[in-house]
Amino acid sequence: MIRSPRIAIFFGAAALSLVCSPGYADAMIKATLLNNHAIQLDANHVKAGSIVFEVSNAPDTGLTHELVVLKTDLADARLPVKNGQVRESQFKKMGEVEDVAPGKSRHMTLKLTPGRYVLICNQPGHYSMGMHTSLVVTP
Ligand SMILES: [Cu+2]
Repeated sequence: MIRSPRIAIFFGAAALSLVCSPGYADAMIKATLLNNHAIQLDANHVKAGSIVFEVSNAPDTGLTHELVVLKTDLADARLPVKNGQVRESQFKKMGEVEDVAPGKSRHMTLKLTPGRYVLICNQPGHYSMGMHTSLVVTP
């Protein structure tokens, strides 16, 4: 009984370090979802490792957007589309940030190995309007 408060503190600290995991990232990429149906990255190359994506939806888009990261050698404008959406199941999907409201931002951390990636918004119709870009991960 005497030791239990110490144990509680220990587990509390361990939980806190998990919550703060973005601090262990190797790099950060800012992705902005723009009013003219584009995805703008602050870098198109990044070294392999744990990458934090900070995804911001510009205040003036008036639409909810998302960011999906796919690993593919296809050019970002050449993905197969059906019923207004890219068929994500045909690709190796690394992760996504869903439902980012105008003026809001959310982040995710992905562990990316060297290769070519395509980033899209796959809300219906948005990919075809131009919401796609590419990212190269280097060794
Ligand atoms: Cu969108």
